[in-house]
Amino acid sequence: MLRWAQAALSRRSLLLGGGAATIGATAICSTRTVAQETHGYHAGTPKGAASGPSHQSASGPSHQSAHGAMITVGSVDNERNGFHPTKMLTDWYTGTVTDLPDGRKLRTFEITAEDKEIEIAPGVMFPAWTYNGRVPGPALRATEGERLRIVFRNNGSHPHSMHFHGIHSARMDGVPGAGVIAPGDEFVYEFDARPFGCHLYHCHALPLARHIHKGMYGIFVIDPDPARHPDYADVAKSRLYGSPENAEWQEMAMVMNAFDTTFDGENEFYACNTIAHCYAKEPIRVEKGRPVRIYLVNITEFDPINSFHLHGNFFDYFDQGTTLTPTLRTVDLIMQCQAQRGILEFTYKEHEAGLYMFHAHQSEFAELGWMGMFDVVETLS
Ligand SMILES: [Cu+2]
Repeated sequence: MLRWAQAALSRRSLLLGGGAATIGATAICSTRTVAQETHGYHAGTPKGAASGPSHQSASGPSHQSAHGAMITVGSVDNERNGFHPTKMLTDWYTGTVTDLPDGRKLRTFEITAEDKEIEIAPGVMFPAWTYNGRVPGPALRATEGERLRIVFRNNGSHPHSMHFHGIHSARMDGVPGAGVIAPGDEFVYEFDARPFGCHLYHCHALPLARHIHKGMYGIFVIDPDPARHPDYADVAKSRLYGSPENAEWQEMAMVMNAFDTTFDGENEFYACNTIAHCYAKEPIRVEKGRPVRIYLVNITEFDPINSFHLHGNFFDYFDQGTTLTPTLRTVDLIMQCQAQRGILEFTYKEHEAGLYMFHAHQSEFAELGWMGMFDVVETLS
């Protein structure tokens, strides 16, 4: 306990200025006064005022008042990073589909590992190892029963692999001796897309903790094939990417991750989709009449668990996404260990428009970056 308290204190000291020279110019803003000056935040702004047509100004009031302005100051250069946290919510990589002689579909993904420095909080650079230049790696999406082929090239400086959570042979497991490849080499993983669900992939080269923590992970969703689930065909159709039923849903890919910027085995920053407080500063716009579905994965290294808590609402949960009926109903918090994942479904249909918070319910994680907002609006323009 004492050790934990000391560690937390030292991390805070770092963020609040003690280690500024080490990590860059950013600090977590600790007082409302500083937040007001920086964000132009006015304490008297009514909560509902931010939900109108202009959403650029929605970054302040609600989370400031609820969490005492513990939020990063400044902005991250998403263009330099080459990925944008808002776009990553819906930027599914579906690969290239061709027909096999037996009538099945072959879906091919191309993934390249590369070293890349990324900005994870304003002014804080992190020397990442990436899949396709982004952290998390591309959000892969396939359909149950397809043949999947993943062409993996390693342009990085270290041996890497792709280890998929799914059903496949030992040869395709992406562990040392079976698909960990040297810099400059290429490997083709091939297996069937099963079971349907919300899965993940990550590098399984050693040391494992370091390869994962450096950014080598991504979400891997297999949609159910409605023809194989006649009793729940409607549910399966709603999960099938590209179907009219699926288009009714507001789907998002969220990966809970963290970064040890000082390489001491403790995280300094936490996030959903890499950038600290990204969805607090740029709330996720949600249309209140349409249901929301989140594909949630926890890949946080160095901390045993992470969690997702939704404010002002409850959700149904599908553990690992491998069922078509919820495994938990009417909860407002879900806890996940590393590599645990699932699907959250909820709606704001009965709610008034406004900003609704979501965050890890480890308060420390929320304050160090893992907190965001849904901006619930009547209609998306
Ligand atoms: Cu690796």
